[in-house]
Amino acid sequence: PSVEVKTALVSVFDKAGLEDLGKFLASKGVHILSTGGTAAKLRDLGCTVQDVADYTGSPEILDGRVKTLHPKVHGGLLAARGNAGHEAEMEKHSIRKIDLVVVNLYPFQEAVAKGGDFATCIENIDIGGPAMIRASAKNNAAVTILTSPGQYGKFMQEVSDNAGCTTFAFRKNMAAAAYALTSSYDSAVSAWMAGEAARLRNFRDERSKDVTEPPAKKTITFDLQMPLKYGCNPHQLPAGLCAVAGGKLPFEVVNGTPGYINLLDAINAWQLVHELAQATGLPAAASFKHVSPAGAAIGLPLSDEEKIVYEVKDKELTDVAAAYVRARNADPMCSFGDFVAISHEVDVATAMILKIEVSDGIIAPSFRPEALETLKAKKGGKFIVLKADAGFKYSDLEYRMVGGVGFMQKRNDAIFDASKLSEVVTSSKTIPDKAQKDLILASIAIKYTQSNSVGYSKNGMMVGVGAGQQSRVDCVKLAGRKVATWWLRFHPKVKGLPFKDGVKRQDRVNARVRYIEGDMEEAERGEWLKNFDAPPEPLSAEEKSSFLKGLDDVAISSDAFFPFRDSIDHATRLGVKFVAQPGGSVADKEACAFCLDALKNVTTPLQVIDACNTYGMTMAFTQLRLFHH
Ligand code: 93A
Repeated sequence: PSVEVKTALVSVFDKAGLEDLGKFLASKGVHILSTGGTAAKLRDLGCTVQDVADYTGSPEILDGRVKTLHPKVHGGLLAARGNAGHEAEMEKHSIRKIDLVVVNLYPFQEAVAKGGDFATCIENIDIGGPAMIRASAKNNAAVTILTSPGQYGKFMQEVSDNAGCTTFAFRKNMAAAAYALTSSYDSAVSAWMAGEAARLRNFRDERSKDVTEPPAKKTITFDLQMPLKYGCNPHQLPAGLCAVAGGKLPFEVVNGTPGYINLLDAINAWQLVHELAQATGLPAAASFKHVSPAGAAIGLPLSDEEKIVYEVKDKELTDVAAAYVRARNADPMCSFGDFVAISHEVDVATAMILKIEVSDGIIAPSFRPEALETLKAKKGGKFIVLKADAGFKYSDLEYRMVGGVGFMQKRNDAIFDASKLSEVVTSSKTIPDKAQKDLILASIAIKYTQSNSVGYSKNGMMVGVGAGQQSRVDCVKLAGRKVATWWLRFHPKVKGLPFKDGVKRQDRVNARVRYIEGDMEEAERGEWLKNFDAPPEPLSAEEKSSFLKGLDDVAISSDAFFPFRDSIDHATRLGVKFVAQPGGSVADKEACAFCLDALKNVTTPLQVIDACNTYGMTMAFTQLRLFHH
């Protein structure tokens, strides 16, 4: 049945569209009840309104936490029209029938997205609003519920077309939208609250551990252990490496003179390979540049094709050597002049591989004597060799100074092992052993990558690392470009490039990358052609995209949650099948397929899990953020 709109209750956070709606209701002679801010706004716009507080006889209390939670409001929303008992009770308690409810909610998701503190987010959880929305939607036989300014136009049309009334069909549609809204709103609150609970648990766990140095009021002194030739840049002098007073360094210098950035690379890279070897039980290697890994890997054997593409087919490959070949070949262009870390003793095979690569130095727990001789002879005797202390006991606390301010934090001693992959949130649940190793590898690699970071891995090697981007999707794209370049190195046309004899190893690496990228100007192309016996036929966009379709079973790990589905949409183009990320974004959950009009004003599309399901990916929530700076 059609219901005439005689009384409306308007209580909105988002005041958009109120002017047109208020004037329309006034023109239809509708009695308007309203709450504090909304009432003030409607009066400003020239509408006559009655305050809810005046109607109920109860003032707004508790800083507005209780405004509309009153039997005279909820009775007016829930009373079944035509029910004699309800009608009598309404009469007895002077309850008005409320025919129209216009409510939109406190912007909880925005408060979370803006990084609001706990108290701010809590205050942004609307209680009275959802209560009215759910009550009105339940009683849609009589009540119309509008939850978004986007619905006002349709409502005014409806009432104009139906002589001041709304139809049952219209009210039901609005009720469906209303429940979609309250359900997505509560899921967002629940996801956030779960994150807060996990944070509290972690915090308690951390606090309950035996922290040797209490953070309160302590004088910390450092001993200069090693003067350095300069800091980040040649004009930054003096420079040096310190240890907390009484402590020692986690390595000793066996050869060469390490610089400031070499040491930052070495210390980060060493922790990475040490953890990776412990987590996988295999030798691990990393190739660092500017304090992020260009590549990292575990020592899985190489196929004949890999040996050809990585130009090591005539080399002896132990598992330690294989780990380094894989680490170096994620992105051999970036690895030019790298700092290497190896988790195990460096053997002759590994030293012979390193001998032919342009590299700055290495850190490892031990060296075979012949291997050490080979390494010491590199770079005219200047190749840096550091012997890591594999049993080093790290201090619980880390310190640094920036801009005259000292920072202290607990060391990131979180262990990333298979247990972190147990919370699988997608419909596809299986993570095979191989993929599990790849996810562990990628996660440990990004733990030591400058944030934001995302890493792709396959076959026990990183195949793309995206470091230091301000947006997550840029990490995914940057690393994804590296993945594509890595994979295209296996294209027959790239493998068959007719290099002249005498073209250097690194020049071949760079020339292949430019061939794959293919965007050369004439002048550059002229120079590039000098590498070849005959001009190579170009690699077309179609050839590249069809070859990329053969890439699959790629794993990806992210140092923080994906705030939108765009990263997943991009990753699928690079054959990603397995995903590890902390989870906890309001966008994690599946989107409600309908009522998007109501949703768009209050929430980001809830689609990350949904996107993974669409592409058949398996995603684990690790509950572990891994920012690194
Ligand atoms: O704090 S509440 O949860 N308690 C209530 O009783 C209540 N009633 C309406 N929030 C409540 N509202 C919300 O106030 C509405 O959902 C709307 O978002 C907002 C409108 O407040 P004002 O009219 O004062 O701007």
